[in-house]
Amino acid sequence: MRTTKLLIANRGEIAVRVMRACRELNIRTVAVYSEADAHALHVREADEAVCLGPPPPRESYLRADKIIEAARATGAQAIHPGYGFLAENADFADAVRAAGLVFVGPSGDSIRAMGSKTGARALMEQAGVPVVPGAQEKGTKKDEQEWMEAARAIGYPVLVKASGGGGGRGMRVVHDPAGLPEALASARREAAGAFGDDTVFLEKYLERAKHIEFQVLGDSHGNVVHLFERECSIQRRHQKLIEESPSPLLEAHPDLRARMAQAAVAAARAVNYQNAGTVEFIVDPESLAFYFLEMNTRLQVEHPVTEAVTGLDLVHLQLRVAAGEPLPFTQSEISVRGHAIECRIVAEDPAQNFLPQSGPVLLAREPHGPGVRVDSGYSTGDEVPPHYDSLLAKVIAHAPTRAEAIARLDAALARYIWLGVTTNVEFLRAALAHPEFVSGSMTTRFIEQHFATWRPGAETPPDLALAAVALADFLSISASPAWGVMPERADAGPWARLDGFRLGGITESVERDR
Ligand code: MV4
Repeated sequence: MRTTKLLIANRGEIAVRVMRACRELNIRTVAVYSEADAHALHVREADEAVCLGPPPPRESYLRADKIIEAARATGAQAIHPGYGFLAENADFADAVRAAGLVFVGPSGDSIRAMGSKTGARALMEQAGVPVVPGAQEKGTKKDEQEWMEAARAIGYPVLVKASGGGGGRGMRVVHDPAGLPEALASARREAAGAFGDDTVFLEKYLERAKHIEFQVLGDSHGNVVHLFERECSIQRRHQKLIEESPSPLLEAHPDLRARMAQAAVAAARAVNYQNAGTVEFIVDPESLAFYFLEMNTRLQVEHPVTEAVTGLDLVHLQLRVAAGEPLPFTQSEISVRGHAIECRIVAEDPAQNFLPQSGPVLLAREPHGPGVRVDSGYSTGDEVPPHYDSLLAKVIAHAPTRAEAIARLDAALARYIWLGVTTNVEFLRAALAHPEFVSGSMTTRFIEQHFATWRPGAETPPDLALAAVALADFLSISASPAWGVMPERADAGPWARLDGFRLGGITESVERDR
């Protein structure tokens, strides 16, 4: 049953990215939007658009009823949830199917099984997938003494996690017994408020670890394959910043990769997984022990690095398997070519403790070139609303080797101009240049160890220089933002003499590139 019209229940770069796949497949698209997004890129990219309501997500992008009604009203036969919002809401997946529509994702039961982190841990143990040493309540509630005893047996530091959480939400690190009662109590309070479920559990906290996840894909014919791994150790406040494939650690340990891949497929099979999903592991780089953390039952932000190295289009594949078609390949036909790294461009101010930013995008000038992909939710003239997450765009570089991918990504970031909204571009460049990142040995402590006090420095081009580059670009004059910041090239461009800047002088000092 082929889809001819798809509703995308999301906004920003992921909605735009799903629509691109639809154009390639000759599928018409329906956008949904909030009043804050009436003129947004994802609305302009769609064939049709339906307004859901006021800006707050609860009144728009989380309104399952209005989204299903919009699909019915426009004749869309399927709904793609993107990530975030309703993507991992099992009741939404069920409601979409109950309305006779295709949900481009796994079954409600798969989502539910993995949505309970304590339930998932128990299931994984049964399936022979290693889980982090820990403790949880089985039937009977534990009192404080029992939790204290469990934590002592696990060994400090321990993590208190919320069963309804995931992605680091509601997590608390506890270094000694004195801190445990308060961590348990506050985690429970937060979980009750945020997830309506105050179930918590303990895990041994692996302090210097590698966060490695496997992309999996299942169809409705019982086939499950993996598309190899992504390493995502570089996160701040549990937001990933840099992701790559393959993992430098697993490149050195192919046997470990094989065991983790097998565990990922076993995890997916244990919940009869269909569609695209990700199995997250934490790996101790010393002992090479690996443990299941959670499974994300959606397409992830960082899926393009997997697409780059496998040459596959995950959204095409999602649509195929959602339509009941079998996977068009077997495991042995999937291989990895080269290396891909993604950086997330986020609207936040590194000088103000990474405070999220909103407002008008006066200019967005994207880098391009061989092996460079940009997935953006915004273009020049758009408004970044304050109501949603602050991801603006992603830059993905693909090259034969990791070193070349880093160089390619840095060169692309150096040419990415955002005016009007402060971004983390210079922060990302500093992270890519750090010797620990370059060596591939970075762990989950990378940001806190090396960038806790990072502030934008002289390497950040001033807005005036960027504006001048933009003007030069408009006039078809070749110009680089680097001219505003590189002392050794102070005579190479006009930005070095901003005080005496005259438009008429530009043609003498800057090469024309017509
Ligand atoms: C962990 C962990 C270490 N030990 N669990 C963060 C996101 C969520 N999916 C799981 N996360 C982690 N869980 C145990 N038992 C390390 C992380 C983690 C992390 C922690 C602090 C700072 C950066 C991090 C990056 C990736 C994973």
